[in-house]
Amino acid sequence: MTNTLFDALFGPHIGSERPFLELPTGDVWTYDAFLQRAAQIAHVIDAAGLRPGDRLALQAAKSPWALAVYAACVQSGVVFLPLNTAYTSDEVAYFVRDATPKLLICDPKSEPSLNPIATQAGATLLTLSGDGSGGLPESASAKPTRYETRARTAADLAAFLYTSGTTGRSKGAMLTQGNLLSNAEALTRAWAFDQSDALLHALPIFHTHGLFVATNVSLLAGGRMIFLPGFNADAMISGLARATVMMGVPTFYTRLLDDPRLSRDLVAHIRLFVSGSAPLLAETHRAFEARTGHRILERYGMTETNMIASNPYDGDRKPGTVGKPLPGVELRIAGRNDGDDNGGDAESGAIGEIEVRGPNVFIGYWNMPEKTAEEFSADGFFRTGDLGQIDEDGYLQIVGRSKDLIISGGYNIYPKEIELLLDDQEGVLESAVIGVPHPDFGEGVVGVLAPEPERNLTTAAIAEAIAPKIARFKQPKALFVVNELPRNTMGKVQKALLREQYAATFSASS
Ligand code: MLC
Ligand code: AMP
Repeated sequence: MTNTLFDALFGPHIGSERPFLELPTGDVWTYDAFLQRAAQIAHVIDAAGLRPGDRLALQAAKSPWALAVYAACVQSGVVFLPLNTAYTSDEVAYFVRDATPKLLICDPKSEPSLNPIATQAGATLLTLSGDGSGGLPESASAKPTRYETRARTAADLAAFLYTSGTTGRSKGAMLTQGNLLSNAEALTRAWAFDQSDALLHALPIFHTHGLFVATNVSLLAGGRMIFLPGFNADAMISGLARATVMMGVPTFYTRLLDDPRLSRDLVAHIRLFVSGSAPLLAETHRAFEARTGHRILERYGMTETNMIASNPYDGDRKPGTVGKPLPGVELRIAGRNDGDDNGGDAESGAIGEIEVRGPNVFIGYWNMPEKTAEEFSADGFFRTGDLGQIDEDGYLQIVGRSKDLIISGGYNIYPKEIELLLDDQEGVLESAVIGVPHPDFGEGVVGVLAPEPERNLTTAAIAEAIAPKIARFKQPKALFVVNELPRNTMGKVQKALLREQYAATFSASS
């Protein structure tokens, strides 16, 4: 049976005793050990009644087991839906209702709150904890260690990744096997990955960066990963001593720069540092080069499109730019005001919305045909909502966003989602949520509240009331009360003015 993605990423490693995952405990999972666990999980998936095309949702701590669930989904043709571990049960309930997974895997600690959600959706619930215990590993241990891979083509679905949006309602981006494989192939070549690579992996595995970029590239090249549960300065420093490549969000780089142990000697043997998911300040790029001698390679991507553009491996890596489109990816800057499908390119050097077409681009949002249609031009380019400009050497510079989005420590936060929740709180007339400079996360979330007439608002009480509803990283790190929100003559809240006014909110803590 052929299965496009499995045959390329996993199949060649069956039976291989080469190391795949090196853990902080010193334990090493070989490729074959990993694939045996994946096969056993695939049998559990079958036994739970899932068939190719059905969905499996996973909200579990980063671990080799959690990664093996991804491999098992690919092997059994099941659509993998990884969820941020910070999501509250209210948030998970939405994804379960929307994607209707037949199997939900969660941490044992979340079982009491997620059990009713699974039951209501008719899904089986299994547990998996970060140390590899739980109902899933227990069931898997009794299963055969080989599994007959299900047939799948490049056009078949591989994963749903949810991204929030300007309306506040999250959308499931449907990614095919071909989307993931084409990008993994382009990146492996562009960044010269091979079997000898050891990638320092401290990113979460529920997003594109840690899952499809870092992991798929390592798998395709047959390299190994130094697999950390998250960013921890000590573990990073010791991992750097053994790695050949590191990938991270800009916060990783600013935190490493704050650590006196980061030195030229420590990283002299490393061949590549990659940054993405959020803007890397040119200043960080320069400081990192001054300290280590390495020029960080910045690239640009999105959940819906995988990776779009990259600075060169060989050649000039320009700070403040994200390089050139990857091979096979078409990129254009739409002319101002030509959101209407004429496909026109902006004049050279002009600023406009970045639009993308290629085998890397997703096929649409789950159950949202109208939303999908809105985001594509008539000639099939996806509108990213990012504003860009191409310089005289053909390098893309991201100069802003037409979407109202905050990127904090590499996580996307849509203000609307938080505003809807704040507006619901007693005594709140309306709210505006903005992102302002934050020394650690790049942008930090600030909420500005206007009370109903004659009402006094206590920000601490509001913060407490929204806490169980949304993930901690989305919650405003500061709340302010004003008499009324500033509006322009059209009645629109002037967020730019608020961003200016609250710009220094987090600067004192730097
Ligand atoms: C944690 N917190 C955050 C946060 N991460 N707040 C805002 N933004 C974030 N990103 C909060 C916690 O809720 C907690 O709050 C406090 O900060 C400390 O938490 P922590 O768990 O100790 O933080 P830490 O583990 O150090 O995590 C920070 C981080 C992490 C930057 C390492 O957020 C991270 O790994 N980010 C990477 C995200 C990523 O992979 N993005 C890729 C998306 S894919 P309190 O109040 O309880 O103390 C994509 C496409 C592409 O964008 O191009 O790649
Ligand atoms: P997500 O939807 O989580 O995949 O986030 C995608 C968004 O992250 C993009 O639309 C950009 O706004 C942003 N992004 C990713 N990489 C970069 C980068 N290198 N520089 C600036 N923004 C980036």
